Amino acid sequence: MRGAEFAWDADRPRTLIMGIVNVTPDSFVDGGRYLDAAEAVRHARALAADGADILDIGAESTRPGSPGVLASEERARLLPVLERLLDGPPCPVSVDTSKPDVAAAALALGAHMVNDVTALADGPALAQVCADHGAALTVMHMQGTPRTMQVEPRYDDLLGEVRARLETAVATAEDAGVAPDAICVDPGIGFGKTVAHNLTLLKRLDVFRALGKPILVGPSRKSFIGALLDQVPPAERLEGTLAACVMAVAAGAHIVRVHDVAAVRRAVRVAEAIRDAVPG
Ligand code: HH2
Repeated sequence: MRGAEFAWDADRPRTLIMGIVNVTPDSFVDGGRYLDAAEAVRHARALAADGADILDIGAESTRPGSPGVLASEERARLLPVLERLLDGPPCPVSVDTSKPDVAAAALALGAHMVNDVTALADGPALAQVCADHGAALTVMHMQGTPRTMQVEPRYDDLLGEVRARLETAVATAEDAGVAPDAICVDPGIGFGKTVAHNLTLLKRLDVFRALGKPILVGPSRKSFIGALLDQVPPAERLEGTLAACVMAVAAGAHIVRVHDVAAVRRAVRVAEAIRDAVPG
């Protein structure tokens, strides 16, 4: 993607760590901490120094109930950060947006990837923008919209429905001209999913291997971890995040999207070594 190369051994992937920076007042973990552009850039560079392989910069919270923001507001939060960060990026930079004009502005500044939590729900325009810039694209499954997605999520066939939706998004992206080896798929942990749905998806990432794309997962500090641990708040979900990432690696994840890069990186390196050990 745009000069940045990642190589995956399909059977023994070295998991890439995607570090999260939210330039928002209301994100569920780091809301309000990085609204100042200089602070956001400092944090992004610190995550890269901790071992992030990719940074994911977002300016719109997609937590359950979130009303969303206007493109003008999203651009006003995002672009000052990207201008500074992309003037010497420490690693490839992804932008967490579903709006084609926000993505276009970010890619014009040199961002490498777009992370679309709607899996191209509004059609191919976002993919077209990625194709025009030679950028990579992640398509993530969500049932509904952030405002309503956690109101009784329901599936007849969870794995089949999520896979089919991602398959459609991949086809749309490829038809729009995004390079086939620059597309990632994500089952969307916490996006229109019950606790049981999230656990099944993390356990059965093998189902998504047939799509032939790197698999990204984002369990970091999400509410299913709180639900499993007497409702601990996001600030107390590090150990649960480590467990989820380790299990995702064992199940074949290629990229984990996390707030705690240093801790997750250490846990993941050990998990990979055990996964890939000589069987006996
Ligand atoms: N999760 C969040 C946001 N973007 N993108 C992908 N591909 N996968 C995810 O699981 C994912 C995502 C939500 O987490 P966060 O960015 O920390 O919170 P908020 O949406 O409140 O900013």
